[in-house]
Amino acid sequence: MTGRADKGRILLALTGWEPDVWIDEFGMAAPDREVALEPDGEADPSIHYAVVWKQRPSLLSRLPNLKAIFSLGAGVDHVFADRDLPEVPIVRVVSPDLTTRMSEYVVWQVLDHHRLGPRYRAQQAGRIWDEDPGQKAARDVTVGIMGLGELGRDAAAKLQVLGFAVSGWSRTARQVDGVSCYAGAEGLGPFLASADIFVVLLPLTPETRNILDRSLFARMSKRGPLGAPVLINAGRGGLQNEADILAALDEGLLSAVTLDVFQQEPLDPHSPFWSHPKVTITPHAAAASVPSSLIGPMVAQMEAHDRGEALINLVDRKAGY
Ligand code: NDP
Ligand code: OXD
Repeated sequence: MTGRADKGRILLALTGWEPDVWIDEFGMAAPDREVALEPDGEADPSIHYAVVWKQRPSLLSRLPNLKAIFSLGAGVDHVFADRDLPEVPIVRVVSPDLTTRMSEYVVWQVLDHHRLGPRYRAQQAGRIWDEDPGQKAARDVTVGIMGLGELGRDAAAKLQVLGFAVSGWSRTARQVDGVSCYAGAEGLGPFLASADIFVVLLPLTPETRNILDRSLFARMSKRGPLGAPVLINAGRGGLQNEADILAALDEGLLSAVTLDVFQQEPLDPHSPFWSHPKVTITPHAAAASVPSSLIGPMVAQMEAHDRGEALINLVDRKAGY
């Protein structure tokens, strides 16, 4: 029989997240694998897999028997923040639970802007009864999705069910049912001209860092039913130039924004975003990583890898996502 020691240990390396729920979940999904919160010494040979959220830099590079790194998020910029990563495969989260949560968020925020939620909430606060006579139908509005990956494609499908026209932008050319697809630098201009509400579901990589800046907002369509475009960023804070967003709101280049992610999280209590009338904030809550959905499939991958089978949902180190 295979014992705990034969299987090697799992290192759970988290910053800012409580480990207990994850340890409990591993206890149920992999009772024959021991979970450690720290290596036993710098070069602990008993660790075979690392499961990480913002692991401490250089923690993993010294583990001689590490076979793979599992990110607890769909995004892996937090893994690459460690410049001293060992050359082992990196697996990221692709999970129906996380995808569904993100699409809920996208649909919620798109509908909120489309149905004038911010305006009517402000009116309610002032006891003002004033119906906007110009409410558009969903079919008159195009939602442009930046990032047609696992999350972007599911959101696109759900927005289409509600009647929205959908366009999308990716790094490589994609074909997605019902979606007007654009790709790469040459596709960016036409994509930005194509939509009224922009939903950002890009990974943070050297290519995408600070992509959401004034020059991009200036290229977005202004013909939309909301006057100027709406920006919804549920990707990463590092994608956005925050001073440029505030200036674009004040200048009318953007009509409103929803931000789930920020350069610095938690957002500084003194940030001007908190009280800006055109800003909706959520606390990096668009799509949570839920232990009961993620750990079972993760352990199944470890088992498969130990049997010599290929890992899935691998990160492309060169592309950075
Ligand atoms: P995927 O890797 O499946 O998709 C990423 C998409 O972005 C792909 O379509 C990819 O293009 C595109 N892309 C990458 N780089 C570029 C570029 N330089 N130019 C244009 N397009 C680019 O990721 P997911 O859909 O699973 O997740 C997306 C991101 O969402 C995560 O990286 C994470 O940062 C964020 N996220 C946020 C959460 C939250 O709670 N706020 C929760 C979960 C994820 P191509 O198709 O050509 O590869
Ligand atoms: C993720 C996240 O990347 O939670 O999954 O942000």
